[in-house]
Amino acid sequence: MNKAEILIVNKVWPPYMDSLRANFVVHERTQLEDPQALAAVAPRIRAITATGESKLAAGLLEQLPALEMISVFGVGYDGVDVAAARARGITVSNTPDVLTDDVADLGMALLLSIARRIPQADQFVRAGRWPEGPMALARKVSGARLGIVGLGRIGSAIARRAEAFGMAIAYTTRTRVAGCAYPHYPNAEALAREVDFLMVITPGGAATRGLIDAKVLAALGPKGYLINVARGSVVDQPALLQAIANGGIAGAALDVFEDEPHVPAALCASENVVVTPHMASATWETRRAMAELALGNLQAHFSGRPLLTPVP
Ligand code: A2R
Repeated sequence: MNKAEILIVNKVWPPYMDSLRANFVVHERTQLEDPQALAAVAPRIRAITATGESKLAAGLLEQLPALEMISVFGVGYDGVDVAAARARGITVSNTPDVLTDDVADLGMALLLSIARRIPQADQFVRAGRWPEGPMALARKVSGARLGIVGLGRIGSAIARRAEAFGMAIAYTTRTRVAGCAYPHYPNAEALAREVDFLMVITPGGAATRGLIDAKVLAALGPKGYLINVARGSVVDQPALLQAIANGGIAGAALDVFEDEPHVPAALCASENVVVTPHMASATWETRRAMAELALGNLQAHFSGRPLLTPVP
């Protein structure tokens, strides 16, 4: 049987690339910059492999008349216009669940890092500053109040971890979670007013753009910390820069940014910020599971079986 031809729109994890090559004829977008080169293969492309960070321009989809499916390597699919794809009969899959633990782990690690100033402490020791005297005191985590913006698969996994730290947990979602005992707040601003740490873990996309704005940061206040493991777009980055610059909040720990991989210099320069390079699901174990699931979705599609994890 002829192998189906697929298009990879941005760099993927090399072992995943190997398994794609073993199963499909793979074309790489980066090698098709010349419009004529893309036009030559476009009529044969039946699937796209994207990552959570891919932004699929509507123009690209229009150039692919035989496109049947988009397989996203990641749980967030905000870079894909799902409604437009669906209108053309193109199905979309993602990789939920398999990365939940990792993202929740990193969310807690970032919370602990910013509160206990772990990266700063590491720098302090490495720079030989310990003999000059002790570091400034940190913020206690156990028993503190945690507000979770988005109590889905990952938000709930963060809550379970936070319970082990004796944290008082509250949350906001558009729809109250049935049977959930944590206090629910109608919006992020009301939640921020009541907590010490605000953890953001909603999907990205238009519906959550700028959800954490200047008002929410003001409600979090000079003693409050923001942690973002969702998408950079969910936080109004200029408002965050201002809050960091003028002490409007105590600090922020961020795995995601508005314009990755570019991180504003002011964030990198601040003592009250911890930054990581969008690595919440970046462990060997989880990347393997994501690759298996993303490939499994492609294989299901091309063998006429239902997708393993279609986006809802
Ligand atoms: O609002 P609801 O009832 O649909 O609850 C969802 C919540 N959420 C929001 N919460 C507050 N304001 C909003 N505008 C808003 N929009 C959505 O986010 C739900 O509780 C949660 C999403 O949960 P799941 O769909 O289970 O996603 P999962 O696996 O937890 O991943 C969340 C995101 C991904 O989309 C990636 O962007 C990121 O984590 O890695």
